[in-house]
Amino acid sequence: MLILPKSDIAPSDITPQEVYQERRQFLGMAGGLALAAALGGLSTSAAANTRQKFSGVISSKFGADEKPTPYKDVTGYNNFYEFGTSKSDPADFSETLRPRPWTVSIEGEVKKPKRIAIEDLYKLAPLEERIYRMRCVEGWSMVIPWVGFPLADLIKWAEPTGNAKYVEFFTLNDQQQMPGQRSNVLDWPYNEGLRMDEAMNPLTLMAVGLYGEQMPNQNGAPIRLVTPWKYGFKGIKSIVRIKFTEQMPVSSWMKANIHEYGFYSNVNPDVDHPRWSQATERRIGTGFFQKRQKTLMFNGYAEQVAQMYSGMDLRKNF
Ligand SMILES: Nc1nc2c(c(=O)[nH]1)N[C@H]1C(S)=C(S)[C@@H](COP(=O)(O)O)O[C@H]1N2
Ligand SMILES: [Mo]
Repeated sequence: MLILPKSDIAPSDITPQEVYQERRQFLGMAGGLALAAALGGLSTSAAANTRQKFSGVISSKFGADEKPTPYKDVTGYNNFYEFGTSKSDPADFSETLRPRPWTVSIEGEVKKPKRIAIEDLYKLAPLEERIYRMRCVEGWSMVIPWVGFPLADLIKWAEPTGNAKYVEFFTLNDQQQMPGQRSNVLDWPYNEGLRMDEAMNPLTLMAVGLYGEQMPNQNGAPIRLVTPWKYGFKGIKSIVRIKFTEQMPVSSWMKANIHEYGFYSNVNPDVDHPRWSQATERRIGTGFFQKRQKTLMFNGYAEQVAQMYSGMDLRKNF
């Protein structure tokens, strides 16, 4: 189901066409951001092509000791099927998304259903910068300096009942804003889920920006999930609904192909995807001659997350 550019499966490195394309995407993006800023009602003092910086973001102890992937790659090489299935589509076409006004509804197993506006989500907890390694199931990776706050803080505020064992997330469902939803490549709206302990883990982030700035549309404006020990598709973008459930959610990717995409989706170099190896990865933006590197168990975050899966067969629970 996942549409794979050949270069991501083959152990070959970045091609000249890709380098050229990424540059083209970056040039194309500035206008899109300006338009998004206008539509989104961001500060009117912002001149064309300026991006909105957060103030007072605190740096945190969570930071990969690796160099962040260049901004142009983080915002020009994306998966966001609501805008098309090629890597350049989200940067090229996501200006139709309007990240303001935006509210997230909280429902299911909670004391009282609520709605919260994005501006109030910003105030729920101090915004932190967290530099995380990100690994896509397709075999490429990036290092991204996110801005966000722990999902745990949102969950405490939401007051789930004792029956809540899972958290389910839903992306906006709107063909006007997300023209890719006219195709049936996935079951819309895109949904994902976490077990409650995974959701409460201190690594789990609700990201509202990157590189110190408000989230670009193509990366999931205005708010998305980030779970750096799981494959990238867990990181559901442009969230409008969060539902606490007793039953394990069935995600869009599980519905698309249950043999290839499980609920846990933990990065695991020892468990291959049915159609390709997961042992190595291609780090985006590190240059033409860069070799593929070894993928680490839980994407290198085993110390923080491995205990949640002790006693589980990770071949069965993939
Ligand atoms: N709603 C939605 N969320 C999504 C996707 C998507 O297609 N739609 N793609 C996922 C995949 S496969 C990856 S790798 C990450 C990519 O996030 P990035 O573009 O910010 O790097 O977003 C994830 N979240
Ligand atoms: Mo991905």
